[in-house]
Amino acid sequence: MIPRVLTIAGSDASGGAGQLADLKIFEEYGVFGIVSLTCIVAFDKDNGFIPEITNVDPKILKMQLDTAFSQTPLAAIKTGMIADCENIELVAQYLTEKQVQNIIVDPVMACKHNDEVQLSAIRQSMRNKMVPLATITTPNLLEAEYLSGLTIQNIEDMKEAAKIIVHDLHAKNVVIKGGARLAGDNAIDVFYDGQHFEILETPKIQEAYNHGAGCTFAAAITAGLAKGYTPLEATKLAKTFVYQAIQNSFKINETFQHIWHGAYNHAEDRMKP
Ligand code: PXL
Repeated sequence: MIPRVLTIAGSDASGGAGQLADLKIFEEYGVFGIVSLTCIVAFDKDNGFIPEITNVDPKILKMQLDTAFSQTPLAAIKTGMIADCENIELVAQYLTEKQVQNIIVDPVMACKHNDEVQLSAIRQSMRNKMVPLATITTPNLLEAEYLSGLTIQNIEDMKEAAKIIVHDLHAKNVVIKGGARLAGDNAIDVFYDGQHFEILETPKIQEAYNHGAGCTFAAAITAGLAKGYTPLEATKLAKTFVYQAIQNSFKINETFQHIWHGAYNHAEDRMKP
């Protein structure tokens, strides 16, 4: 049976991140993708493409989850942007009640549209309700700082944050996506399963934007778990998948530079006329 995989995430109108990226990656991995949409992110073209977030009503989110879960067994579930506390509570409660083997929590907290009070409540809910459910959680550096309370400047800091996320917040595994943010020539991610660290490195690619890279990394891990890879195997394969996607990125306008989600499989060569 083709593994069925659900993403509970937002829609990015530019086509690079969120559930759009997730579905593309699921297809590249050969798993059947389903979406429960949490919010729509649109961009104001007259105002520097500032994002504007519209949340899906909790009642509609619940109906989507019910529909998705009627297709059990779901081999893996990824959560991405949930920019509203009521929706985070709903998803956390839902996932707690269901028996799901693989839950990948991408703790997206960059909700620029929300004011500080809302933002801090969203961060709290992500940290306290979602991360403990995770088979793997995949924070970027900033998110890892919020989750751990540490300031992260090097690999040792990343390891300390990883320990807190696993031992104190109870995620089973963590992948801290350092990406290109640390100083040095390599993009560094840290995997930790509660006992062993694995440092994943690829050369930095000098691009101004990597729009969608974080979602893609987490989605690729999700699909890998659904296919039966171990958390570490899935993470290593996802790193290669994302590296190739970033290497083949392209500019779509003055704001966005999208990664090419199909690069790993040379999808542009499919169905040539
Ligand atoms: O990359 C974070 C992200 C996640 N989900 C949605 C987004 C973005 C960034 O733009 O739009 C829906």
